[in-house]
Amino acid sequence: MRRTHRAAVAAVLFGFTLAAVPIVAVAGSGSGSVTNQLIRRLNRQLLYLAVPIAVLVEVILLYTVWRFRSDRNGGEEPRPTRENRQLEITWTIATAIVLLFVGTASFHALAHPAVSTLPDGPHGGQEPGGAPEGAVEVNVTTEQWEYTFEYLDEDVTTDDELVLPANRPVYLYVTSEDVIHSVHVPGLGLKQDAVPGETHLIRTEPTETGEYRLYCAELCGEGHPEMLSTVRVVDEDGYESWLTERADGDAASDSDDESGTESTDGSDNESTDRVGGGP
Ligand SMILES: [Cu+2]
Repeated sequence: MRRTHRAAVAAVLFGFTLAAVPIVAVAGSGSGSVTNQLIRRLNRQLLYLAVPIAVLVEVILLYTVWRFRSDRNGGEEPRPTRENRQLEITWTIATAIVLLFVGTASFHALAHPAVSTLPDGPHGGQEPGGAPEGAVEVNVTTEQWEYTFEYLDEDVTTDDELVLPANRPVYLYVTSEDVIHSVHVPGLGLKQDAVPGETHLIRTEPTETGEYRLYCAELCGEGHPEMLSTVRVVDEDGYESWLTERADGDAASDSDDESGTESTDGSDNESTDRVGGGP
């Protein structure tokens, strides 16, 4: 019994040693954004803890079944263990350490402004225009069954894709014109309901250029499966030139509308270039 106890303690210690292995935050390895990095790192940290515990429990269970099988003691019932203070102290402390680890790791991710955005917090309020200098602010308006992206301070509005610069803070102010929709970008770790009459902030910072699928994750009517869009993350130069191109295109189409003529070839080509990959 003494040996069993030592083995159990050794296994618990082994589990914690594994969990304490420095967990390297693999920044930029397919994470897409700061938000996604935080979520993935928390998932990894919890796995480091959960896998050794699951293995330990299974090993103890199998050992118990084998060690106390009925034909081993000539059919006699094994005597139950009562009042093992050392064992009780061990599992109480081990549980406390596990909960402390889970709580600390979760708080580190959940309290980060790129994961939870507090109204009137130190990183900017819920209202458009509340972001600090250098941040990109976009009003994301949803309606059955499309998204409209309005870039604050840029005089640019799009409905085909959301273009964002890499490595700059991004503030998306999400609202709805009709029913509840959702802005869900799994590749960037973003998800936020769009509620009529309310504005909810998504705060993040894309870290990798590329195209990411944007879904509506809230059943919002018959057109819901088609409510898709694209988030395209580009470098700073690409972003600036896209804004300029887009602002010029909008101005050109406005003046065309005013003069009553058809769109020019230039603006047509531009719109086909901008559209990301199909569903
Ligand atoms: Cu929907």
